[in-house]
Amino acid sequence: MRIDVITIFPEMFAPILNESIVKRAQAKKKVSIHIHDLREYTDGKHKKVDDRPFGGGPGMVMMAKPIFDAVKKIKGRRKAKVVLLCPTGKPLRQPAVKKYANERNLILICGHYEGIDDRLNDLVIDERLSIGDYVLTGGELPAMVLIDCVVRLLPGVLGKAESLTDESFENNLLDYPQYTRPANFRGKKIPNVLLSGNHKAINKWRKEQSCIRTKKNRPDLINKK
Ligand code: 9D3
Repeated sequence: MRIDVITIFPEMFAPILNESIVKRAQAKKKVSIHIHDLREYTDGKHKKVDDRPFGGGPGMVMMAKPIFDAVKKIKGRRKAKVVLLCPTGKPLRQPAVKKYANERNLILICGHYEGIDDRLNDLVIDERLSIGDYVLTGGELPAMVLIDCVVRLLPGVLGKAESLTDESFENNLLDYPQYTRPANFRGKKIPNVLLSGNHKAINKWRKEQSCIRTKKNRPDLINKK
């Protein structure tokens, strides 16, 4: 898989590219990630990427031309899914992550300011994505979130130890509580059933705990089920 990112803050991506599972995935040639500075697709020495909104109002709007030119140039003759990260997009969920993990080429555009010129939607953008109902300063962290959750699904990226079975959100249930040694930490003991060796009882307990947690923290998921 190839992922291209268009951003006005290319340096922000160094940590995810140089650390972690994403770095390992690149080393193993499972994915190649290319960061593009939007200002390199501007003409004129001011490298202007934004302008005042038609109709008035606060802030600035990202101009159509630099983004249009960047997408065209990066895409070349390849087919690619073009995704804009913006607060008015569809909220990202695991089924969509799975869908993106099946693409050959992804182009991610990081939104900024009050947004981008809306004509780009018809011209170059296939999908608009938000990562949740809170206000960030730009689309860079959302792009990194998308890269992280897509890359871990690519075949051969995760080892056996970090396997993909029993994924939370797949079945609309949150994970059950986990414990490791010691069995007694500062007087707090782990549930006895986990020491019983009775796998049927353990599974039953885990399922119950998943339900309790989901009901408490994510009643919206219970209704989906
Ligand atoms: C909702 C706030 N907008 C009101 C005028 C202005 C605005 C604030 C912050 C417009 C863009 C941004 C920057 N955010 C993103 O680019 C963004 C984002 C987010 O803020 N929350 C969740 N997902 C995303 S994806 C991109």
